[in-house]
Amino acid sequence: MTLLINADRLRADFEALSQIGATGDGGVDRPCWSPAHLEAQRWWLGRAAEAGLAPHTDPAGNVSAVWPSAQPGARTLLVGSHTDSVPRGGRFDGALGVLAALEAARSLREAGLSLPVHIEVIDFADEEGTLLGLLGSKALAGTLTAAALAAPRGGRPALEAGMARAGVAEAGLLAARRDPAGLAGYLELHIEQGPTLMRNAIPIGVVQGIVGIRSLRLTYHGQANHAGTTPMDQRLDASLGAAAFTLTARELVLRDFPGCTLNIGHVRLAPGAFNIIPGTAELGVEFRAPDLGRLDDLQSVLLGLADVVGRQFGLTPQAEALAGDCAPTPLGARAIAALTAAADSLALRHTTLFSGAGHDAMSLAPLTEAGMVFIPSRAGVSHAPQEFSEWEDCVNGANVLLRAALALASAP
Ligand code: HGY
Ligand code: MN
Ligand code: MN
Repeated sequence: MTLLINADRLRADFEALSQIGATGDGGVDRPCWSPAHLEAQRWWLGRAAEAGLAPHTDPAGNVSAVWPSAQPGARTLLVGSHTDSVPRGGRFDGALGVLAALEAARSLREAGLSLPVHIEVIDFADEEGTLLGLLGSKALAGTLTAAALAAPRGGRPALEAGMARAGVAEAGLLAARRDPAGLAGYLELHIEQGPTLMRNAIPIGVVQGIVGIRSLRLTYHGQANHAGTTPMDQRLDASLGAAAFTLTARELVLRDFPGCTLNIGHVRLAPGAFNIIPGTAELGVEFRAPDLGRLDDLQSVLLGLADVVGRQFGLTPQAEALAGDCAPTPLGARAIAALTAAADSLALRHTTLFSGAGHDAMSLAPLTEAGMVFIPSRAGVSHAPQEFSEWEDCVNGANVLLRAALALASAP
């Protein structure tokens, strides 16, 4: 049987979804539970309902569409990704995976198959961490805690405002755990968001593992003062701490932590006027490592550096570990084999690779067979309006997802 997706239908869906929250430069702005994100979820659920899939929203605000199995006691194969985006991000990150999952479910159903598992197309809340990070998939996995909700990396006010817009209650987030015994696995198609596949002209990447991620809020406390009358050698200028920490931390990671990354995603100087020496500097620090040892080592090196820089400029450092961290995660051998066999059945060159981007599969892998398939990103760019993947690659990835889903569904 030549089981393939309906590429034109997937493309029509993708072009339509790309218009929701469009920023006009090829990107989208759909932070979790923003009006644009909620509209995107309503839209794709409508498309799923047109195909006869039953819409579902769990207490954590994860939305899904189910094609039920006729078999009693069937378990559920989750296939999906996320429709939330980073602020002013790209239109492929997450969205392609949700729509490819919907297309795979439609294609399986149209093939007249009767599967021993329910197929659930799922769109996880806040994969991107503009609120907390893997919020919905952690809730489904039962690994979300009240403590994490109290210190979300996007700030508690933003989380509460988003929950209010989505009609999600804190109790719901903490009660959304899915019994792993009811799961037959999880599969996700995603753009690579890096240069490996593109550089090697390989159309399919089968993901073997995902990097660990942690976030810190580092605040330097100095002394606000008059910008004109305070001698340059008598300032407790918090901006100096921010600048020195950023540059020195980067040097440290380049020198001592190969394969790891560090990002200072925001710097807020306060009070923030031209003529006031900044009394405080708040840095949003995120760092990643492929193994727990290096993640721990990198964290202690960064905290040590924060103190050294503080002393150098007479500033008091305050470091707060933020919720949304995730451990380095290997993916499932059966899922990897199913994705590899699917690529082979389509005569697509493939390679295995490690993901430097975080994904909901990190939440699912500890409780069920989880796998991911990547397609090339043009110039390796992502989290920006320039994010782009060739349509042929999108179709290849969706067909690999479709056939791997059938394989996992047929041998749950
Ligand atoms: O940030 C990430 O790694 C992913 O794109 N959410
Ligand atoms: Mn993503
Ligand atoms: Mn992303």
